[in-house]
This record gives sequence, C-alpha cells and structure tokens, in this order.
Amino acid sequence: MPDEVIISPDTRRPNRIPPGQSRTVKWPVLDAFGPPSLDPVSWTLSLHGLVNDERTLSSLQFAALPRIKVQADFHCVTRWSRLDNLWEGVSTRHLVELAGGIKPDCTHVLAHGFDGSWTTNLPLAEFLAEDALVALTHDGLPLSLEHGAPARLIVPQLYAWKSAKWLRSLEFLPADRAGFWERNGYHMHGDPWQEQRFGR
Ligand SMILES: Nc1nc2c(c(=O)[nH]1)N[C@H]1C(S)=C(S)[C@@H](COP(=O)(O)O)O[C@H]1N2
Ligand SMILES: [Mo]
Repeated sequence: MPDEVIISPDTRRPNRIPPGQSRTVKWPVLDAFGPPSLDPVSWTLSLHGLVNDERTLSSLQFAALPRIKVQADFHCVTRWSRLDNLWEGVSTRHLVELAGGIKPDCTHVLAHGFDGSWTTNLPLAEFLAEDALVALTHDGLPLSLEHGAPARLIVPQLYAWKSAKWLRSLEFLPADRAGFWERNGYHMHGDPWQEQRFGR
C-alpha cells in the first residue's frame, strides 16, 4: 500500500498535452518574487477559516503524517507542460481530516505562500481531488528551494500557478477570492483543458 502510486486521471488522456501547450523535459522555475528565506525546521503549515478545528502543524508534526505518491503532469500557463512528475507528500484530503473536516459553507481555498503576500485561489473540488497533495519531494528528491521547499501545494487538474510553492497556510473560504495572479488578470479557475488562462 505505501508504494502504491496514485495516477492522476489527466495522464490517462489519449492526448496529454492541453491546447496551446508544448512539452518540455526540463523543469523551468517560475515565480513572482523569488524564494523567501525559510528555515525548514521552524516552517509551519496552518489550516484556518472554515474548518472545524483550525490548526497549525509544525515541521515535525507534518513530517510524521502519512504520505501518498502521485504521478501527474504539470502545465504552466506560459505554455510548457512537464509530463510524469512523481510527487510525494500529504494528501489534501488528509489535511482536511486533521482539521476536523470542512464546514458546509466552504466553497474555495486560498493558498498562501511565505513569499510576501503571494496567494492563489482554488475551488474546493480540485483542491480535494484524489491527486492533490502538499508535496515534499519531486521525482524522489526533496524539493529544491527554487521549486518550493520545504513544501508546496500540487493540484494537477489546474494550471501550475495554482500549485503554491513555500506553502504557509490554507485558508478555507465561503466564496471565491482572487489571489495574486488572479487579481492581475489570471483566471479564477485555471483549467488547462479549457484554456482558462485569463479572465473569470
Ligand atoms: N508561493 C508561490 N508559489 C508559486 C508561485 C509564486 O510566485 N509564489 N508561482 C506559481 C507559478 S506562476 C508557477 S508556473 C509555478 C511554477 O512552479 P516551478 O517554479 O516549480 O516550475 O509555481 C507557482 N507557485
Ligand atoms: Mo506560471
């Protein structure tokens, strides 16, 4: 069971490259402000807003949680797609359980990074998909700082900008609220298969 890999459903499509994308084998680095200075030992992850039991996990508590492995494709809105990434970390479903479950009026999640006030918003459905996780490793190696160490969100069903690096907190909301790029014109939903690059 521990070595079972969850295969992201989108990787099973006959054509895995969404419209307007091209495949890359490299893994480019993209972010708005560059990496924050972060001590992985004092790193914490907080779960707050519309959950029954708001809590903040220490790095030690987080490291002790059960993990999943997910094989998924990664589609950047700047038109590159990197196929077959292997992520390992804690499923978003498990994190929500740790926080006592979600209150009924919760519809969206805002992910906050440690890089200033960077945020991104997601619908609950994609956030809680079986292939969504807070990842610690990529292709068997710990995440590098530039790719979001110590932990980043990975939501394979949406464009990569929704996969917040240097994850600080997950805020459970009663309505959609634009994050950093979404306030600057990026799409509120961001489904790569529908080419939701910009707009509502
Ligand atoms: N905290 C944080 N997360 C972020 C960003 C950012 O600026 N800050 N940029 C996003 C964007 S626009 C993309 S395309 C992906 C890129 O991830 P990568 O650098 O690991 O390829 O991270 C996303 N996560
Ligand atoms: Mo991006």
